[in-house]
Amino acid sequence: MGNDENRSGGNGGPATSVIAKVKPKTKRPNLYRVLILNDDYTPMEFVVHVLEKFFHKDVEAATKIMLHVHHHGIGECGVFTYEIAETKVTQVMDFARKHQHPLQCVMEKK
Ligand code: TYC
Repeated sequence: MGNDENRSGGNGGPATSVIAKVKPKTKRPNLYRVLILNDDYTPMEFVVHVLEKFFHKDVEAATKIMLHVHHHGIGECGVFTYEIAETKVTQVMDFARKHQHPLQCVMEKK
């Protein structure tokens, strides 16, 4: 059995061949920022607790983010894939409601 793949198809024309490009198929996931918003009523200690509990910040990092939000109105808690970001937002909103604080948490595409 010879290798006939590169021969003309018996049509008298030149031999042709197809070279398929191998495309690297690793895609970067879409990323989403999870943000908290300032308000006048949620206690600072509660916001720090939220950042420790749901975003695994140590007390210094959590305090820094909380104060940034307090002074600038909004701040980033972390960057996640869609499903994780959505889960964080739901967890924070549920926890704030449970404690009757008006803290708002949102996500935005990076
Ligand atoms: N501004 C709030 C206060 O003075 C503290 C606060 C910080 C609330 C950050 C929400 O995301 C927030 N008690």
